[in-house]
Amino acid sequence: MTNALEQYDPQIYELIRQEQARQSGAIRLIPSENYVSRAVMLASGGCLTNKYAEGYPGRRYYEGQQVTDLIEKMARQRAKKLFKADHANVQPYSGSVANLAAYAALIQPGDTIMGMSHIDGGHLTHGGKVSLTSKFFKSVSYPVNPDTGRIDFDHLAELAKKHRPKLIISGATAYPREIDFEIFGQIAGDVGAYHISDIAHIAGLVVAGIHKSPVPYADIVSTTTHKTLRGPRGGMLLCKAEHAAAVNRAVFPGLQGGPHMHTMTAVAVALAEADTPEFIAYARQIVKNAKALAEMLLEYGFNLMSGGTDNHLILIDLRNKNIPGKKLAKALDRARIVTNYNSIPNDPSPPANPSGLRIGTPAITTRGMKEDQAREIAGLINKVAENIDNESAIEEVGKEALLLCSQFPVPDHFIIPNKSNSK
Ligand code: DSN
Repeated sequence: MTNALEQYDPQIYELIRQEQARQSGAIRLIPSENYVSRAVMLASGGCLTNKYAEGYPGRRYYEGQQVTDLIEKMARQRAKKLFKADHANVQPYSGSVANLAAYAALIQPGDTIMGMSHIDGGHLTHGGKVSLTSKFFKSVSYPVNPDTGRIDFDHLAELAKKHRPKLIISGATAYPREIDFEIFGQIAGDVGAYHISDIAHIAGLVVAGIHKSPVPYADIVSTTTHKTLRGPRGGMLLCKAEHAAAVNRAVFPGLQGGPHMHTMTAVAVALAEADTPEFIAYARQIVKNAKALAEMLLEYGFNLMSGGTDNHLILIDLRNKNIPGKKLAKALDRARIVTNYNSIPNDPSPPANPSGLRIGTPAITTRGMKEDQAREIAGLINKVAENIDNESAIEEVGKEALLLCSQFPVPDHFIIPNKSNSK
């Protein structure tokens, strides 16, 4: 496949090669990114990209569905087994669309939704001010406790009683602690609200049994497929049988046209990969690595939101270091350590230049790095922070990062073949 691309479009081939080299030669710490297996990559780049399949298995609006029906049924079956859910919809193009479909399945435009405030770690689609979810619905946000950095369930219950939302969203995009989905379910039940849980970040930890699953406590569970779950870029909905028809209608024809069958095929592969003891060991290591990284960062005097982590991500409050998040993220990128600048709860600075840095361990763990390497990476981050205006020191860190990458190459079966590494 890559040979054909090289011959037909050498410019794009070269750019893909450069991106592959960048991904191999950098310590990738963005917590929502990972490396997919060669099997997932091949499935997502295969002939299923040629097929329209509007509708659902057995009820399509186009012919030629002999194979697509089998693939979608298989993907749904694997998702249901893995997450122990009554129903799975594997068509959402992304987590954002999956969230919108989940809301549309249960409530009406103008109804009130309640999700974690974006600045405190909630996702934009949980009712963030600049998201259309706060235009289509009335949005009430719950903060994290400013002292602990954790969800304050008493406050959440008070807000729910006051605003009587139709729907409460649990889950987050920049929250380093385990979330008690059972309490969310109780608070939602007490005010007659639906409970939607967005586990986009922690889906891999949930299937590995490291974090408790929200499936028993939520009406609908929404997830992406590409973060800790290590599949292709996509979304997925899981729900109780009673909501299955509404969920399906909301995804198609409510929000989407034809599903991206090549992505769905690759999701099916990733779900099989996740249903293995190797994946459970991988997910456990993600958390061990994040904890080791967090502990070392604390020793270097970094302030961490909530004081540490229970999952794959760490949110650093950089105010005591007097370095804006963006400045540090850019310096780290020059040193081959890829992160993202991020708001912190009660951030005095705007989202475009916030006070925090968000990092995580799914991708380095796929490379086989363990706690020792996580601690070493904390040292590299500290060196960059201490030498933030010293380009030659930053360059030196880049060399150390490259050495670490060469010691922990992306596993061979995780790389698409190209001229230099094809077998
Ligand atoms: N953009 C994703 C993340 O990085 O967390 C959430 O959708």
